[in-house]
Amino acid sequence: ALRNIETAAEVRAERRLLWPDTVAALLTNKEGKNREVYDMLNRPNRRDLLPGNLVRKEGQEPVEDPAVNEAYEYSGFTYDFYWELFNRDSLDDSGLTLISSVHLGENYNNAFWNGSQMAYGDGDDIIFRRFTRGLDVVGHELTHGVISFTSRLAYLDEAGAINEHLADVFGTLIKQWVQKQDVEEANWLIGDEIIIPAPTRRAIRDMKNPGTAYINDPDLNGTDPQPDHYSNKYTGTQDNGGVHINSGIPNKAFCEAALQIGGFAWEKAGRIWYEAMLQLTSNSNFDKLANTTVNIAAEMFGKNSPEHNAVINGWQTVGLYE
Ligand code: ASN
Ligand code: ZN
Repeated sequence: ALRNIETAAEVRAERRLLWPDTVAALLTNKEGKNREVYDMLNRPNRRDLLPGNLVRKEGQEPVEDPAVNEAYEYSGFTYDFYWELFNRDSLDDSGLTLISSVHLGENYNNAFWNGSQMAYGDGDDIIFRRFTRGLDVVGHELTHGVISFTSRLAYLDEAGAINEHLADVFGTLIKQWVQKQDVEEANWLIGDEIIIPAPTRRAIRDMKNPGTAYINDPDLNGTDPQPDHYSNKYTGTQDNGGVHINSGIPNKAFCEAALQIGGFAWEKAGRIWYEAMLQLTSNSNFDKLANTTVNIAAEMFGKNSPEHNAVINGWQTVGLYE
């Protein structure tokens, strides 16, 4: 059965042995949001050195360092997004503390979820600026955390590309939600606020037109070379079987569906994809994602509804639905 606000509340009430009349209070309190930001002080990028020194925790005022404040604010927006739209209480749906470490390594051009926390580099100031600057980047990395508590998609081949795809979908939706952008206003770029623009690059990825975030640059320089159709899927072994490459295929399908539905992407397309993120399993492939989202759309909005047809059309555009 599909989750809606009422059934989620019932599930939550049952799990916590609460009576339904106490659930309303539970659904409106924000006590579940709990953030900690640590400073790695540019020490080496070593897992055993994480998280570093605690510099700001929940309820504390902003500090001088913008990277600390961005990690705090943007992980807060991410919490609010999952809570307010899906009644999800943090990454694990049980109030898990959102831990971020900033200033990881020296000139480090990446950010990641390490299985229990976020870590952000400062960038080299040639290709990338500090990674906390991008709300979509923070939302992307934290969504890897949500996936680790839900579908647990393997980080390899098509399952890995779906893992990357869902991180991009919710990364951009969090940004669109905070900025109140509809599908036409959104730019559908990932990482445009952290990449330093050049004639050859304008973002890390472009969900609407995969493969166009870089322009005639054989070195790529921080951008991902993405196909926009299943017939051009990368089948080599780099990048864990192309997890950041082949995510362009479902990214395009999602974007097409959201554009055809119109309005705010998080309201309908986002709900369908959130439910899919819960239903998929560690070895789901693109076919499975396509069928799952089409079935959810039919169940949520009705068979042959505009939403159902838009999701079908999205997958047809990339060659993954008859
Ligand atoms: N920033 C990258 C990502 O989240 C790190 C990685 O390759 N896992 O996809
Ligand atoms: Zn990722």
